[in-house]
Amino acid sequence: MKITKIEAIPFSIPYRKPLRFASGEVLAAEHVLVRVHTDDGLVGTAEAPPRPFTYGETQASIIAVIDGIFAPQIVGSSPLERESIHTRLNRTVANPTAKSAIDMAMWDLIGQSVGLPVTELLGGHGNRMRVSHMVGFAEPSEMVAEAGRVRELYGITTFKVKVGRRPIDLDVAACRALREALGDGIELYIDGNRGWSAADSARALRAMADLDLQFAEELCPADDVLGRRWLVAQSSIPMFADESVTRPGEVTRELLDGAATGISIKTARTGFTYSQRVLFQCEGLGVDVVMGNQIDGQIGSLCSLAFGAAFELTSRRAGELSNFLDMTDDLLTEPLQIRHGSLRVREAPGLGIDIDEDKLTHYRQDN
Ligand code: MUC
Ligand code: MG
Repeated sequence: MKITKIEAIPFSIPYRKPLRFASGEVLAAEHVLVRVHTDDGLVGTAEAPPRPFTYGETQASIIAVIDGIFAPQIVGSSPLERESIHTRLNRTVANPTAKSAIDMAMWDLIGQSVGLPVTELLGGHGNRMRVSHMVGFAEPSEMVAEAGRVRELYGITTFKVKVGRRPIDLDVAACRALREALGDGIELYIDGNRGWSAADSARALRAMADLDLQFAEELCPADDVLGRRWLVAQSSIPMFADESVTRPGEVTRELLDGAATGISIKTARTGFTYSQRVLFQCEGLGVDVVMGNQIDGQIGSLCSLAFGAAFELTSRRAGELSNFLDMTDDLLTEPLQIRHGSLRVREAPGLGIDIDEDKLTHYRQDN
């Protein structure tokens, strides 16, 4: 099996409502569909979500790096040569979601070629994950209404609340309102997207000490090296790193620095190959993980689910797998269905991604 062609197709699907958070906002899913074709007629599929505020990538840069650098480096290789392919891709620094989409599409091909779901190839721990829903910036009453609706419709009982950048009192009020309205039966945690200083973070955590938060994510920038170490040392809840850990070396640095005590794993930025390395590193060190969301569509969510369900450690916490609910439509022939707060892995070989070609024609931006 040899790779014959890689397609990088821009598409745009509107959101029902914007998702706002401390480092940016998303109004439409302007992603890149990546298709890796082989000489035996198989097609591996994944999507790359450009997040300029997190990785510096744009839709145009993802297409340019795939078409101009990555495709010429790997066309003619077998998808099984993953290590050698990654050595070639890694000659170009950064570009995490472009590299990861290629990586996951290759795993999709490997699964299809041997007739097994990627989850089984990766680890085969289970076939489902509990879902955590991300609640973006809004007035506290709107955030409560959204969480209540999501619990009612999908049975989701874990919520990640976006905080940071706006007045601390407003964030504290939102978290308090969620706890009071939805009760002790829900799990709550917060994500600051680097929006506070270390001192603000400490103040906010003190103000929320009675809200039984599960953990806090990326409250202040990792570049505030001593501030973050100071914050983590005094926190009574786990402090997770997200955008500061885009590759295994950064995970090592954050953990050894005392700058984080948990790690968000996002397949959108470390694919399956490097997400495994991040996971095994955390497991070896006794560090907690969560499956994060790069504001993925259904294709990206299927990828996170395939990875998260494959291992015991990633299945412990609810995975952030519901951002696609904010989208007006998607590209799969068979949409993802969250039931009783969980998503089930597809049983088809590979990732089970079947693209609706009419929808792709409608939403693609290059025709
Ligand atoms: C998250 O967990 O931070 C927002 C910015 C980003 O990089 O990912 C999203 C969600
Ligand atoms: Mg985050």
